[in-house]
Amino acid sequence: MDERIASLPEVLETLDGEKVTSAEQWQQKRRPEIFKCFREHVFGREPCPDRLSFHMISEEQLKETIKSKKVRLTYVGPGGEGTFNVHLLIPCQSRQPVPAFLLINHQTPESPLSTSFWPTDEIVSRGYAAIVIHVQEIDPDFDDGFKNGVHALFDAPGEPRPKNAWGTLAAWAWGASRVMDYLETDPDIDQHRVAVVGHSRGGKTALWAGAVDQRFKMVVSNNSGCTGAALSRGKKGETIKAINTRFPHWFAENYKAFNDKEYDMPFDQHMLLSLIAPRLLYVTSATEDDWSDPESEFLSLLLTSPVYQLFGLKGLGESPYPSPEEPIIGEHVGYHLRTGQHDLVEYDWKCFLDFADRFL
Ligand code: GTR
Repeated sequence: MDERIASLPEVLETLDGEKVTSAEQWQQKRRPEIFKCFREHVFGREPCPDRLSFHMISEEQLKETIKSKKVRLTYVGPGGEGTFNVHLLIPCQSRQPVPAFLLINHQTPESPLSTSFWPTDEIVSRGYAAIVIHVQEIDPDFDDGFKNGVHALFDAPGEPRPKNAWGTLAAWAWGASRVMDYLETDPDIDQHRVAVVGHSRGGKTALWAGAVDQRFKMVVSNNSGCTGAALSRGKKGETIKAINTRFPHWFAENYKAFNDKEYDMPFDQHMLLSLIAPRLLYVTSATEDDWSDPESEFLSLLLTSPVYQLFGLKGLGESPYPSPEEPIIGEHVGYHLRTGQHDLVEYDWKCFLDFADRFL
């Protein structure tokens, strides 16, 4: 067995040494332990939402088959009021509430028209609502000492930030949960069939959003690499030290204690992925994305299978590393390797939609 696998913490063993053999034990005891570990050491603690309200900015029929809605979400923290917008494109052939993809978008500051990165025409034509948030509106993506965005409104003024305080990715995930709060009130959307999707830093965020908020029925993590899907032990490309150095605002301060100490961590990323079980989980890699380490992303996903099996699902099973453009679809878990660079493109979306058609 390779060194990294031999040194991984046991997913199915509680902190007091009990073996986890049932779904109930997982849900009641082991899952909360792992969740707390990631919250404390990696992403940081998010606050409870306070006085959230929704305001419809516009609602219009774009084409005969597509309705567009723009909604402003307003929240109040101890430091004042903040807002961000959600844009929904909703297929309107159906009279039933529709399932949805929520994209955590860090690439473009505004809602793009249908692009390869965000192919709304394709998503909507296949019967799903295409919903997007722009992370910059929730928390700008640079190291500002947490002086702006949602952090400033919730952090206690004048006091040093605790080492487990939330970083920027946790703030974006918090934003995704607030969208879920809104979706629960929107009769056009089937709130029980919402997939949260992100690419790269957005892919790490989608995983954390799905871990924190179990209302998300499906999580898609595209090319998420370090502190996303990929195992940190033995990882090629980006390391914990590299990510904490380049992006010191992404995670809780506590995470920096693991710079160059991957083998001492009481967790690894397969445990983050396991927090999605038994819900739907789809992970992708790209052949030229060495910085993310595709093989490590795949291995980590494979290691969630014992957790899915507690729920009577095969998970990814024991599949070998696949060839490009040959998705592996297990039970509630899917993976593909795409030829090309670090990106989110139409081929990836086609696979997400196929997976959602089958399971969501
Ligand atoms: C890279 C970073 C990755 C990934 C990516 C992105 O530069 O090292 O962790 O998040 O950016 O978000 O595009």
